[in-house]
Amino acid sequence: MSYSGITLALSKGRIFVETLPLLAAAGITPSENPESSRKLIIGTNRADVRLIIVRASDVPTYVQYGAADLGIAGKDVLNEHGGNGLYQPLDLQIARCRMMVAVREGYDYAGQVKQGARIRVATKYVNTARDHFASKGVHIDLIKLYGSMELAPLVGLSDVIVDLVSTGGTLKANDLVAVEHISDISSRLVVNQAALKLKRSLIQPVIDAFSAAVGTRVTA
Ligand code: PRT
Ligand code: MG
Repeated sequence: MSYSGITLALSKGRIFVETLPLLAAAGITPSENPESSRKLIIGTNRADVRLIIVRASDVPTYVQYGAADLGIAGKDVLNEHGGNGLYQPLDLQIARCRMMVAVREGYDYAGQVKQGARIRVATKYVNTARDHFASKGVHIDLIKLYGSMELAPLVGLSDVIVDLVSTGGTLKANDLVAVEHISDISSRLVVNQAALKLKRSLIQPVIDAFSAAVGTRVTA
């Protein structure tokens, strides 16, 4: 592993698609489309920039350990990861959605909470859910899932779910309703702190170009 350029970790799907214009603003064009290619390391028009394609929830891990110098990850993923060793200079305002509590239509969420009932919560976002209900003083049993959270209340696995909502179409199709908004979610640029020092001449221009494209100023 002696690559002297910079490595950017991305997930395919919505993050890749919404990152393309930011890459273009930084003068970076991927040489392949990860949706059609099976390659996990993708070159670009620049010899000193390459992309690696990883699972969305694995992006912070690759960057934390320096296997990637930069990455793009949802705030939901970063909250679960903890963000250890990661510099988060930019909210890219892409892949936006909302972290919500949802229940089966007709389930009396407010009444259950008021009665001090113990609520069964199914989610992939266990840290987010634990913090949210702890801050409300609501006692919960947490059930960790890896996907299709919407199914859990329908088959009696849980009373509520904590999940991301964008159009609301998935909730609606499954007779679920959102009852609480936990936070707004968007994707962040994350940078390995050691890499930033060692490869600043390559990394800083990318941060600056993304920043200009997003239209916000770099913080911290
Ligand atoms: O899909 P995979 O299991 O590989 O991983 P992932 O779901 O973490 O990755 P991906 O690529 O689907 O999502 C990457 C990031 O996009 C997430 O980490 C979020 O920050 C962001 N994002 C934005 C979303 C959504 N919108 C979204 N709607 N991530 C997931 N969803 C799911 C949601 O969980 C629910 O199942 O879409 C469904 C709801 O969508 P609507 O439009 O029906 O409301
Ligand atoms: Mg997904």
